[in-house]
Amino acid sequence: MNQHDLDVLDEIQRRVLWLATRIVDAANHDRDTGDGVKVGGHQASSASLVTAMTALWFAHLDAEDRVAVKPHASPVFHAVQYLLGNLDRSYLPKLRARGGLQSYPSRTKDPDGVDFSTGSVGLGAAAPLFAAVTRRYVDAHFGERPHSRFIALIGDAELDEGNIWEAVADPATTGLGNVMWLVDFNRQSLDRVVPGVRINQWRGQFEAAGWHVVEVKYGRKLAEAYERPGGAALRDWIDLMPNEQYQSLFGLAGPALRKQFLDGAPAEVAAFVADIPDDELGPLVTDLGGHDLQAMLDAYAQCDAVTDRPSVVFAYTVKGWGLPIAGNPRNHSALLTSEQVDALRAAHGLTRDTEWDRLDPASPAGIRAGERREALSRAPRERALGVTVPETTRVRVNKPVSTQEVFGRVLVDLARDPKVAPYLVTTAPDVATSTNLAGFINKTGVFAPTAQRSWTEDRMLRWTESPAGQHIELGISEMNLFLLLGQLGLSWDLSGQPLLPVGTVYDPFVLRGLDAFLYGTYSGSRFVVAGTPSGITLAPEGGAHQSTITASVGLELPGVTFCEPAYAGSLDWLLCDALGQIAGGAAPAATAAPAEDGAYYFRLSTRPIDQAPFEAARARIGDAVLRRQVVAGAYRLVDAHEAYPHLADAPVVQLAASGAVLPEVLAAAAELAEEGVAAHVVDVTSLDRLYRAWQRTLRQGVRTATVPSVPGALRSAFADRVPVVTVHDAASHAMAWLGSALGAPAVPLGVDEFGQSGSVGELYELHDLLPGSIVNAALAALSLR
Ligand SMILES: Cc1ncc(C[n+]2csc(CCOP(=O)(O)OP(=O)(O)O)c2C)c(N)n1
Ligand SMILES: [Mg+2]
Repeated sequence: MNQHDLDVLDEIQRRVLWLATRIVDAANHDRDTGDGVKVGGHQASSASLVTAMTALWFAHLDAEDRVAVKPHASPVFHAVQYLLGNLDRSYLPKLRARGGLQSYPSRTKDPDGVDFSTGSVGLGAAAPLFAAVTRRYVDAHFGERPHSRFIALIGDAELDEGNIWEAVADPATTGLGNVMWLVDFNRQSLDRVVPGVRINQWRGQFEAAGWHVVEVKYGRKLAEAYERPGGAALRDWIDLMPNEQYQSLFGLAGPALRKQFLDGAPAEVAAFVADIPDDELGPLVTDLGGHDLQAMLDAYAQCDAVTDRPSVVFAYTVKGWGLPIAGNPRNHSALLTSEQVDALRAAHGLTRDTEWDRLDPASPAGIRAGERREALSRAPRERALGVTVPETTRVRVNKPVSTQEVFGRVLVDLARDPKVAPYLVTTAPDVATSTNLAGFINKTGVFAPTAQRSWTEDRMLRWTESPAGQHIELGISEMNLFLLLGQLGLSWDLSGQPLLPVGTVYDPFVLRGLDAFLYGTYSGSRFVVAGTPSGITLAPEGGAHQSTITASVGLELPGVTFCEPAYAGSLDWLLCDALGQIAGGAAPAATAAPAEDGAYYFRLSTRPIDQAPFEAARARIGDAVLRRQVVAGAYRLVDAHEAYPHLADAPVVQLAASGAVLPEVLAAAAELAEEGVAAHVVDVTSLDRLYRAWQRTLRQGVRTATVPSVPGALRSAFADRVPVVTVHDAASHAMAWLGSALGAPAVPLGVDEFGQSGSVGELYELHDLLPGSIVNAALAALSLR
């Protein structure tokens, strides 16, 4: 780039620095929140990335490129979007305010086109990598999209997060030449100057994983000094200096800086700098490449030139660049004082009247901003697939079957549907076969960017890898599973192709990927995940593999609908409905329910259970009504009045249960009938939808100061104010609220301790889930009336 253009970019980056700093300052000093809680914001972290981000948006990016911005640089992102004309001025004083700019970039809440949410460090780095995995898949299946580069701007301390290395190491992410990570290498984290010189270790790790590594260490001033006689000694001295010593230079000036810089230096270095005046020495020895626009543009070009593997750029930067807090080890959350802001404003040639102005549109900088705005604009994308998923695959079984097995069969059936099949994509962290995806994989194959020869022939599993495959196999990383699902579910936006993503994972290990699960749903992604097998019903596997708190997790996660069906027919309806919701096609006429947002979590089991009770309920209630109730969250599997007419005047209880424990509950109802107690059995297919329905009516009542009604989903499945026993192969707490919802005494049975190895019967006995205990619980519930 010629000097004139560099000068224009330099002017722009100065305005970006000012605005980013002032946005944080205004949040803290111009607004009175009246609550005594600090507002906060990160001026130093932001300053560190100003050069890199200015170079990206004002010179490098194309409209189709997608960028994740490290959480603490959100003020820089918004300053850039403002100068481009993509953000209204009214937002600038509203960082961290209600309805204003989010603290950390948010896809769903920020008004100016955030590509990737960030916040939980490490995840924002991996997200664009998995978006590129998704793009590679989309290109292979649906034809090449316009080229995109997937970029992550990350803090150096983010490299401490394990999920980064899980993502880098997974074979599914190799060879992606359109990925660039830019590490803001300011050698500081939140608390401290990062000890030692870790760059060589990191370089080795990236290179071993097949990445292209670029270092942007020095700016032009230092590079020129190194070329002069004696410059090599200066270079060695700076290269080997510990981070702590180097960082301390930023807080010094004049003779003090010289003294600190030369502490322990060889005579050659002292001689080299002897002629350099005090006021030039600081700017020289702290001249880092991450603040040299040309050096950054060169690094980006080097990454573009390498097209067969991902690139990572280590840009040496200064935390707090251009601010009085530069390089201070305690600067992470430091805020400039109002006096410092006043001085900065004046130094940038601005006044109180002009401080929020955009670049003068007639100036070279303003003209550049206008051109870049044009160059970067892109049309909004369609989220809906617009395909109607059938409401059932008519899965029929005449022997005991588990939900995990049915899950696999429903997917196989959908893979035969020519309208739906092309969009289905499955993924699993090395548990595809043990979670019953083998049938689907046999039909569709495993995805690989190029066809792979198969060396073994297996009658049960045809593991053919090719670009046509529709299963993406991951190594054992639940983080990667949820990161990939999250990006597959955003493919409509980031790759212009809606998909129907389905993942599987052993239920206990949902917790291992939980932060990435949350990340995906917070980003507005939509997918289906099956946690299977689950609970202590996985009996011989023992405590290390038995999940207990996952039902609560599914219930409580926002943006996730949790389902735990027990029978083939209900799972079929629920899964088809979930995929239909994600497809966003026309709702089947029978579904009265409103469209729903978010992801779906199915908690499944490997316990085969007798399907006759469900078929009896189907005959009694009829498909149309039963399906509506199943999808709404609960139905009466056994109606005591119909099943036991002779108990018309007997005491009534209701036994509510989800999933694998239904056989014990049915047996308990039969025992209770023998003891003269009429017990309804309610199969709770989605605890989550029931809870939400209850909360909706409660909140409505609270907000309007009226008596809350009982929601329809509860009313159609439960009898009002009749004592209830809840039975769940999960923490007893997850269903305990049903008593309150029904206005009745409740006895919740469930698993509140770590599990053990044993048979299903032994473990159910241990946790009071056998029919005898359920009967006793019912009698207790009746006595609580
Ligand atoms: C998972 C997670 N853990 C902790 C934090 C709190 N936190 C925010 S920034 C930060 C340090 C970041 O250092 P670095 O990545 O080097 O960023 P920079 O120096 O550019 O601010 C920490 C610990 C977080 N946001 N996410
Ligand atoms: Mg840092």
